[in-house]
Amino acid sequence: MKKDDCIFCKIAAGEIPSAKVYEDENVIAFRDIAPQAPVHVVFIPKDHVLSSADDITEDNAKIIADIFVAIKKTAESLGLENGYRIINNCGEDGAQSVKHIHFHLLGGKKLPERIV
Ligand code: DGP
Repeated sequence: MKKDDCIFCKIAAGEIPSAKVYEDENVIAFRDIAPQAPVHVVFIPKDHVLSSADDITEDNAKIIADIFVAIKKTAESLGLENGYRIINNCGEDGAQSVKHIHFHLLGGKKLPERIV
């Protein structure tokens, strides 16, 4: 399922180029266009099944597990053996800018202990 006005759907479809670092049947991951750490990768479901974490239910939650497995594999392949951070921005107050659920993988340096 693809939404025509969604930038991440266009990336998943290959209509907008991206630096892909991971792909499987349900998930793709690509380098963030505005990296906030030496490693900054965005993980999305290929299909626009959820707009935000607020849409997660018992019935559709498997894709979240798939994404976390993808994150773990990618962290390993990118050499983040010393740790990393996973972030999901949700909704207006969470400062979510792209309304296609996604998780940020950040690492490659010691990250700040606080975000505010
Ligand atoms: P968020 O603020 O959580 O919705 O994160 C959206 C992220 O997506 C933001 O860090 C920048 C990234 N992003 C937006 N547009 C593009 C794009 O066209 N290409 C890539 N690689 N990243 C993008």
